[in-house]
Amino acid sequence: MRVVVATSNAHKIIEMGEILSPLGIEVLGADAMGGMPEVVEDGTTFEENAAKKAQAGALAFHCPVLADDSGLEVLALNGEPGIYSARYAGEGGNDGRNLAKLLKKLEGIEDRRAQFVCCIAMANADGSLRGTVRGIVTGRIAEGARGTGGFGYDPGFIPDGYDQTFGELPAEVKNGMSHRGNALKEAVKVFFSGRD
Ligand code: ITT
Repeated sequence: MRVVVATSNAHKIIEMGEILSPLGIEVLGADAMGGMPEVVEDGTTFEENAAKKAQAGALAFHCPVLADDSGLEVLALNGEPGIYSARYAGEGGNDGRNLAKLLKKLEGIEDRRAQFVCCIAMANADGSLRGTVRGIVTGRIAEGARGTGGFGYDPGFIPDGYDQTFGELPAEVKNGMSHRGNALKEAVKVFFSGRD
């Protein structure tokens, strides 16, 4: 079985492939389908933005499509950066700058609790929304960036029960407990069991 994922983030495609290939599911990204359609991510929730991307992808690619909208919520910052995780350091920002901005904001703050959230939406070939599911992983923000694995905020996030960051932990450990791993497990149950 193949699933098409409307994302232009190569890291997401790699992780989704690592998580879904043991289940016999192959992941195709937007690039393999001719390119990601323009989507304005102006929703106010992960669910809304994931639905927009999945529906735009389905209409562009003429097949059922999944999309992932995800981010990091920091308790002491009232959930920031949240749905703005990818653009936290502004236009022209990147993963390194986003994490640097977050670490700076948390300087001197003792409560470093945070969670990653991943919402997966699925759209039918006609562009209608089949549904959304959500996965989380809780943890805390490290004092500084550590490790080169993963992407985004991974070098700054320590999952509960560990001392290493997602940047230091092996990919299979991250995938086994991550927001994306949990959301995809739910997506397989809700969207794929006994359906096309
Ligand atoms: P698409 O919209 O094309 O899928 P994107 O990178 O813009 O790609 P999002 O709008 O969902 O995706 O933003 C997600 C951001 O949240 C991502 O760029 C990272 O900064 C952060 N993020 C999400 N999942 C993460 C993970 O597993 N590890 C580290 N950071 C993550």
